[in-house]
Amino acid sequence: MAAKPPAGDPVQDAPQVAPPKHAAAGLPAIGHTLKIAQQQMGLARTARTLLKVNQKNGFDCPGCAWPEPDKRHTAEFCENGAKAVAEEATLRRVTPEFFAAHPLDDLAGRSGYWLGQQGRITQPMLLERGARPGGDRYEPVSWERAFAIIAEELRALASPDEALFYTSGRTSNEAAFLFQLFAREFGTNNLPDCSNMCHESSGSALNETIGIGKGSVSLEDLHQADLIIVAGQNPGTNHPRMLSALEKAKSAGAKIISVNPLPEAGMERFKNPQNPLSMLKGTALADLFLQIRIGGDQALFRLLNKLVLEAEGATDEAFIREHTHGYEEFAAAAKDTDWAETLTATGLTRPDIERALAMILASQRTIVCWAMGLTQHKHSVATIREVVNLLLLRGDIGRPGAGVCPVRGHSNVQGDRTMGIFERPAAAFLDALDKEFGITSPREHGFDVVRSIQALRDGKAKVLFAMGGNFVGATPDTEVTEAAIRRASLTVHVSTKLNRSHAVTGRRALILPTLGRTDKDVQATGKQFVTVEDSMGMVHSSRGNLAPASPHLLSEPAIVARLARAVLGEASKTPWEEFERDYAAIRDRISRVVAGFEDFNARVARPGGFQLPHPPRDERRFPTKTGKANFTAAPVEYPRVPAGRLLLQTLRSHDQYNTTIYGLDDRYRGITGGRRVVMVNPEDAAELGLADGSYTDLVSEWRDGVERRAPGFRVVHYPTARGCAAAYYPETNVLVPLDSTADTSNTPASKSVVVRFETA
Ligand SMILES: Nc1nc2c(c(=O)[nH]1)N[C@H]1C(S)=C(S)[C@@H](COP(=O)(O)OP(=O)(O)OC[C@H]3O[C@@H](n4cnc5c(=O)[nH]c(N)nc54)[C@H](O)[C@@H]3O)O[C@H]1N2
Ligand SMILES: Nc1nc2c(c(=O)[nH]1)N[C@H]1C(S)=C(S)[C@@H](COP(=O)(O)OP(=O)(O)OC[C@H]3O[C@@H](n4cnc5c(=O)[nH]c(N)nc54)[C@H](O)[C@@H]3O)O[C@H]1N2
Ligand SMILES: [Mo]
Repeated sequence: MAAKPPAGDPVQDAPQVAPPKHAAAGLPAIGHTLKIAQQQMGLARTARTLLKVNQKNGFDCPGCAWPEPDKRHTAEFCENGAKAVAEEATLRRVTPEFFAAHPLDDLAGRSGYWLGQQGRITQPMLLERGARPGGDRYEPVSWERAFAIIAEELRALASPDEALFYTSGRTSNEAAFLFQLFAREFGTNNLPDCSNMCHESSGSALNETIGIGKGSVSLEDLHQADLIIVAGQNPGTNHPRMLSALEKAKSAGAKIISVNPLPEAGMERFKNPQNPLSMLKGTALADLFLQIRIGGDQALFRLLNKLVLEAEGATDEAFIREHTHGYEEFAAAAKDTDWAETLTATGLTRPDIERALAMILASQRTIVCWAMGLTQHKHSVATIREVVNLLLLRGDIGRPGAGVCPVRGHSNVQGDRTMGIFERPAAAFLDALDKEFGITSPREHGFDVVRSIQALRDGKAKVLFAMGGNFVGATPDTEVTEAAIRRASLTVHVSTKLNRSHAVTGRRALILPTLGRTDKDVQATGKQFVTVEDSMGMVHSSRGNLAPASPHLLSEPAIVARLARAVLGEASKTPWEEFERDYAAIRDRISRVVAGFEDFNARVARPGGFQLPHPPRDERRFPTKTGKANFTAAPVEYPRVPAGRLLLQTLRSHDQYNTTIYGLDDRYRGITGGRRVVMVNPEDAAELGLADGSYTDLVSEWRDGVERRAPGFRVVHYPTARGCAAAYYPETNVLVPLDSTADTSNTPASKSVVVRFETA
């Protein structure tokens, strides 16, 4: 028998397995929503919060970044959005007494699920390792003292570049803008963010090819498309409201192709809770399911492009002539594409690919949507460029019903980047910032997430300040990362709830508790709101309406303002106090620094907000180096897996939000009561001697020869593509080597891990 999962947790991991479902949402989803919401919030609070989600006078759902339709339903949320709200609006509390009862060692032995379930953090807490006899524990600390400690540690650094300022994607535009301003006044571009692990590959590919790293479609475009290709995305779980848009597109005659190693229930059939008829029978979504091998997408799109090039009159010659660059070189490379190799790389059949081609040729308006299934591989940037090649060939950018649609994760991850949270800022952005604030921002690029961990590991960075998120839990190579973090002199986390990052700390550690989206935010000038940008470039306000979890909480903008005053002191001419009193003053500054935000305060006051400019979408203008949309012709790559190994993707269950675990069920996949499972194709399992229900260790193989092991996974025979396996993140982060990243974007290749199985 292989080793059992780690102990030390009251939650038993005992997965039960039933056949996967073939439809998403429907009545069970409503039942689950209400159950979880009531457990966390009680009945009255459930009604008060859930009716405000995504309403024009309410708060932005802290779940995903899917946009809100113009005509909103009374309940404009989904099961998983409701779980995100309940998780934040919970009545459970983590108080100083909790920390007295749970020393650091205790916290470090707990699962992320247990930590998150303890509730909202109520007071700032400080831990100093080795400072007290009888073991390390967090103790309450005043806000003044907390900021003084941070100032002391930051001033003790040999260079500002020894500090790291991380951002997770829930942070509002206002807080993000202040945070990057502070970092640059302090003197560093070390602004790693969750995007580095998420859609960085999309940004890299789109910036180079169309000149802007954002999607080019609106919700209206989806409703008008002839063909929607959904590649490497599981919207039924991660963007449930997208299913309504797909349903609407279908009813207008659109076709849908799903490209995925897994047959995800949400792509098969959708039972729309807003529509009684749909609720009964459901709407079949995907017309064609291409069950691709992990990492085979670049090869698939390259072959499709070759076939489009060969088909009579299939390319938009006028568009190619007027708007693109690099066509000849690309066409020559595509011509060499080989059927046999594509079939090996993709695991697909020739009829599969011919069917996809016929649907592409029949479509006048095609949209390609994607998420982590395309972005977290070594060759992700090249893969996404190949997707762009297809759309360019067909003239499918910058006209209604067509375009690129990278579906973002965190609810404001796109906005944070727009606000300047980026380790490689554009010179024009820094120039505008410097002019507005009379500062001199550093021009040298900073560290992204992976480079931040390497810097901590190598002693080149000593302070980590995290604005939200779970840096330790979300990043790759858990053992390496945890050792690196422990070398830090100070780790600070601005958090709503406990997670692994509070249990694995630097020599000193601070937890700074903050308001969430659902909380009322009152400052000296009265009630404040914040703003966010969704996946389609719509900016709108978000205002919470709940009494905060405790009187000791500070908002994120207030925390940054006080941090800046404590650290920069008189040297800073920035009116930090004014920013804390009145967020409109922050928006005024944003309107003068960030392109597209002119007249910000007035425009965001309009119900529904406003749309940011997007030159390719709005006017077929491509602000690239060539001034045109660029075809690219990278060599085709796909993962080669040695015999006896499988390629593991690390993905999300239906009951989690990244490292926040809501529960132990992955309902659509038929897995309940546990998370340590590995899904393996039954034929591969037979070859490898992996009986369904048996336990195995997962051992990742990487060129550094270091053994990375995740023990005690229950084998589940599952209809995934041959040669592939799937298991949940973050439990499997321990297997992802720090150096295994995507070319150009440096995103951890967490969907391409070569593993062998040890069943002892
Ligand atoms: N409820 C909920 N909502 C969320 C989140 C959450 O955790 N919970 N997370 C948010 C965040 S930050 C993000 S980034 C998004 C993530 O949204 P997704 O990208 O949908 O999340 P994953 O679970 O990582 O799913 C990846 C999908 O890609 C497929 N896939 C894996 N490898 C390949 C491949 O090589 N090729 C193809 N074609 N497909 C592949 C997987 O089978 C799976 O269906 O969701 C956001 N929304
Ligand atoms: N193996 C593997 N690794 C992955 C991925 C994968 O697919 N596979 N996905 C990657 C992706 S796409 C992403 S986006 C990252 C996610 O990385 P992160 O964004 O760092 O992680 P989260 O789990 O979303 O962070 C959850 C924590 O955020 C805090 N929080 C919640 N709401 C708020 C708030 O309003 N304010 C503040 N200040 N804090 C708040 C809570 O304390 C909570 O515990 O993980 C990446 N890691
Ligand atoms: Mo993400």
